[in-house]
Amino acid sequence: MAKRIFKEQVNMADFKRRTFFKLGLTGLALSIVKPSKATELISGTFEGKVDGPIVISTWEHGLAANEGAWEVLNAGGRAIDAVEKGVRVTESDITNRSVGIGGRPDREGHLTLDACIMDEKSKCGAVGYLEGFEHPISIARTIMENTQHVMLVGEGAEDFASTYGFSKVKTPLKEVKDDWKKWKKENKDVFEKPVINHENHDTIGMLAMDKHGNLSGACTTSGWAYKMPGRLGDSPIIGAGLFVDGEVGAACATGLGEAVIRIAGSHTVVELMRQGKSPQEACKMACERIIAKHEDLTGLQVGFLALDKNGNYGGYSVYAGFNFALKTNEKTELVNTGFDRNW
Ligand code: SD4
Repeated sequence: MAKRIFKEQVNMADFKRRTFFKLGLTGLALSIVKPSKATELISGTFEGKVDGPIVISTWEHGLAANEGAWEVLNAGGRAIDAVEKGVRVTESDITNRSVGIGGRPDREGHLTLDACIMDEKSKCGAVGYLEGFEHPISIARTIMENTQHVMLVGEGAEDFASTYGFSKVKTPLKEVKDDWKKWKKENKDVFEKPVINHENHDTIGMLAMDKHGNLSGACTTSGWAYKMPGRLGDSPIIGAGLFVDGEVGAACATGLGEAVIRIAGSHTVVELMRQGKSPQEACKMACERIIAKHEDLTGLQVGFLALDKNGNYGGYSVYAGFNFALKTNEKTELVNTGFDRNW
């Protein structure tokens, strides 16, 4: 591959366009998955507390994913099983362009998936740069349970998955490949300044507490659309895209993975909770740290979700527009988070 200089900067106008595009796609997806329910479900409160099982997950696609997790939690099952089952719903959703088999590829046309999972005993597994499998989250869990390692990537991860009986799927989807071809044609000379989140690009991060009070989390994504081949974001990195400490709480992240990695985002949120901050305060402080560490915040969207050991939950984002799906015995809601600034 020719040597190219990549200046990973973003531009506001493009982000606004993308957000507009994203809302269009998301609305379409929701109208298929959950007809017209989403707007009814939006609540203005972005923190709260529950007794009993709870699951929260990023973005609107979390509504359907939470239902999957709830089947486990409601039956008295473990949080780790709930988060795996929950995010598998999103991984299988072929209308989703940012998670699983419907995701967008890298700039060479390869759809590479990243995921990680963590339980209340700090056991964790992760997979990155995985091509041709439907459920990276289950491969991450299999790594966690059957190896001495935490993370496998690329060919090694693919060989491992085949050995453990995961079947191959052909990716990307035809229509996604067509979009990529078009993009490639239009962008063959603009590699110097790729724009973040070229298209709809929203990871699912999920946090759950079961009826025994055990916490777990999962995070899965196709990453930044049209990313450089080989790029990993925060989502498969324990401590960045996801972190769970069974004695304190759990956190996950969405948005520009590079910014999340720079502050070890989810770990930071959990450590702030350990120091006594509420989940919502901890998420806000992590966003403020990101803001302080970046000179150019143009379009730099990051959102965090957190759930503590006592059932308090919350979220916060750098820019407006982040929301999360909440499910408890009493509530099924899409919750808008607090944010630092408007677009
Ligand atoms: C990444 N954090 O690959 C992921 C993408 C994401 O909303 O969360 N988008 O950087």
